[in-house]
Amino acid sequence: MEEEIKKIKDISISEIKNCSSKKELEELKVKYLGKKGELTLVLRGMGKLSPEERPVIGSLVNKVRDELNNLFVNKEKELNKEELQKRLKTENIDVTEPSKKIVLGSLHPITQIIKEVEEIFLGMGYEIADGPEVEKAIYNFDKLNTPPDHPARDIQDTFYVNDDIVLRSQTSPVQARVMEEKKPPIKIICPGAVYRSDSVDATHSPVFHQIEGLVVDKNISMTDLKGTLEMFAKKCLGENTKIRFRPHHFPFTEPSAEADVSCFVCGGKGCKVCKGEGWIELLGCGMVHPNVLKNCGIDPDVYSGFAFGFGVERIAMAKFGIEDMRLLFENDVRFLKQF
Ligand code: 2NL
Repeated sequence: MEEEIKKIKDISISEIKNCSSKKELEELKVKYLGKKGELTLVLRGMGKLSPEERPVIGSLVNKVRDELNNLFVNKEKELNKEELQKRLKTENIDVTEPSKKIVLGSLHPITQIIKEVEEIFLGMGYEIADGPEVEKAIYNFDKLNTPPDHPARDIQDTFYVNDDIVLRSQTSPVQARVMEEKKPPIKIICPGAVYRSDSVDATHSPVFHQIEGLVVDKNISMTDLKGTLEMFAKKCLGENTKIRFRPHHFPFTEPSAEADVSCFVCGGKGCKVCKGEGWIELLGCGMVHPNVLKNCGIDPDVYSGFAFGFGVERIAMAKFGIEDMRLLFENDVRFLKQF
């Protein structure tokens, strides 16, 4: 029996030494040490031995098994090391290889215009203010000198949540809230979504975006308004842009005006974008009505102010040459990719 064990030991040791893969090594482990392995079978056959032989053979088998176990562990370490060396040699990382291209999106044209206008006014010392889109009718209308019987308050034109709450139809309620909270000087612009009960067509949408501006301080006059808007027009549409003012009416300003800019496509000669006029309507503006100042807790005998407002979609359409407003809301990537 001792002979047999020695033979198993010698053969297994040489097989382990010559083994060249982890799979093969695993198979050898089963072959010698597994449940039906050769050493295990020897132990099973010990019943036939005499009581004196049994402990001798038993301890020999255990010794050989420990020895083989050690060999298996060491061989596995060796194979792992070889494998790693091989991979380090073959799997070079080329750090100069260009990475996978990340597809970047772009800002929506409306967002682009809003950001551009914000930058211009931030540069003139303005702050950016925002407020609720679901707004109290008091802030959307009453404080802005728009009386209960004013046509703008008709349910035909404004979305009512209930008698007292509307989806804001302009961003002016934000300005009314700022006037109530802060003492002048106030210099703010308010960009944001506004809502009007319009049917969708090429130039109308029930949701659109507005940017309004407000300045309140001592001695603010119409010249400040005109100078500010001329500066804005040149920065936004080009240094050669001219601006002109026409009388108009808004309930929240007095006097009120509309401002046109010389066409930034043809320079004023007349083209498709300005419909042959040479001028494009840019915005509405005026001196803040004394009633509005009073309604918002500011003394109109001490302070005065100017305000203006325009629709972002209209500007984006003119600037980017977009002929149908619906394109700005459908968000088809093939369209948006162009800006
Ligand atoms: C337009 C005209 C305008 C204002 C908005 C305003 C706000 C306050 C007080 C006075 Cl808190 N005025 N905003 C003034 C004139 C015109 O917008 O056509 N928007 C699309």
